[in-house]
Amino acid sequence: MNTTAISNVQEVNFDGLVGPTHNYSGLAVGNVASMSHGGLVSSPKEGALQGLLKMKSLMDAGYAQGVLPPQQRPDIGALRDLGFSGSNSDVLARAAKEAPQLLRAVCSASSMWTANAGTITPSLDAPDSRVHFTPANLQSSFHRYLEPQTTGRVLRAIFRNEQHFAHHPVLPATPAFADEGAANHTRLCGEHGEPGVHLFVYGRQAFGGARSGEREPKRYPARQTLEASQAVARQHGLTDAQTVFAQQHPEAIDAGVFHNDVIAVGNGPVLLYHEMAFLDEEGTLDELRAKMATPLIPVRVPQEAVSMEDAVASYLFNSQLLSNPDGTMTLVVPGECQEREAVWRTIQDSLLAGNNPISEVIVKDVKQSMRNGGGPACLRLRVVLSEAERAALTGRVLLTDALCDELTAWVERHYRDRLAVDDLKDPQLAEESLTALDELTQLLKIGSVYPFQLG
Ligand code: SUG
Repeated sequence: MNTTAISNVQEVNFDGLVGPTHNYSGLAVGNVASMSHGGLVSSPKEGALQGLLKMKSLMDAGYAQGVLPPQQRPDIGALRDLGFSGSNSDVLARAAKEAPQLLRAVCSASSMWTANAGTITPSLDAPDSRVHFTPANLQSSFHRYLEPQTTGRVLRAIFRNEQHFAHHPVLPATPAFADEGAANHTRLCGEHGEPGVHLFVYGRQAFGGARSGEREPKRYPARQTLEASQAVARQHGLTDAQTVFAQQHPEAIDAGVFHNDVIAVGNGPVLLYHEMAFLDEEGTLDELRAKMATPLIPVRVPQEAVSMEDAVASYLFNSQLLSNPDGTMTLVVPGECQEREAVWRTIQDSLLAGNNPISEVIVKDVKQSMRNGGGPACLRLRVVLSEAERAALTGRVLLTDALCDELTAWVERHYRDRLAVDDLKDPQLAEESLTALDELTQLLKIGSVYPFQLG
């Protein structure tokens, strides 16, 4: 582990491309937006273009931007594993008739939310000075449990160079090790090139019962266990001095905060959070302060300013907090923040005007994703990389104007303007999707990562 700052270290935001089957099936329990928008007609094309526009505007503003491909959907292989047989059309038709909920699950485009792809430890915090990756098992819901195998292949394809990158197995996909990846993990530090402290936020403890004073949500599931967070930290070689494990407030989970990144966001020394984020707010901050090498800058939003309902509806805390070269930070918020008066007022009067590095707010329209409960921060996986590590990436995954134009044209060529839940059984949709993805892996030059390409 390094103890001093390394120069040329940058945070790269790898956004997930919205896939061709993006739809509203209301699959995610405890995710208010997903549950309330089930049955709406989606626009995969608009969703993918909104995502690309967000990526492009952040690239244009000087932030390092990467892109990750969507997954193969419908996952007909998963339906076959569940006993549906015959041609692909037969499998889709039978599933639509006999188990429509399974068909909907295997069509989800949920891999767009790459904050759930895995947990990453930058090389400067790891004992072997490599960047460490663990794909999240996402075992809390069937439609997301289908992601980790392909996620692992995609991460290994891009971060292939073994001198720089280390990949760990997905944790056992069982409730005791329920893991949702970086959505529940925040690295706090001075500059990105300085050593960090890793804040892991969990919703429940699997073994040994609840600790004294700790409670669990009653209405909605807690998707992350302490044991999963500890296992990831162990895999990555993080020590006690580098980690803080904090329980999420169970009342927040019951109000629709299914991931910590729906109620808190950190970057550098700044932790922007709602007062209901952590069960033990003071204890969590104290431990962070004790372990961090640089002073923590907590930016606390109280209930009186933003209610839980406003927080969940606006996704204020699912913003991206980005570092600028002059030491200031930019907050990238979803358009929904402008629609809630209390939230917009808080952004202007207390975040921008407050004594903290946040000096600018950028509003982004990612409505297609938001209706499924995915804001700007859900759509990106942060990977802190040195210059040498960026140079060691495989494929064309760092966004450039040319790549952005090609991806936009690719979306225009292959994606549907509208997709109703009833369209998911259409075998033509499956065909279109495979054709698009095959072309995408060539465009990104990442080789074969999809089951249909591996045979
Ligand atoms: O897991 N929605 C996702 C949203 C994930 C948001 N990610 C973060 N907070 N980091 C979820 O609840 C909706 C169903 C669908 O898209 O098919 C869904 O899975």
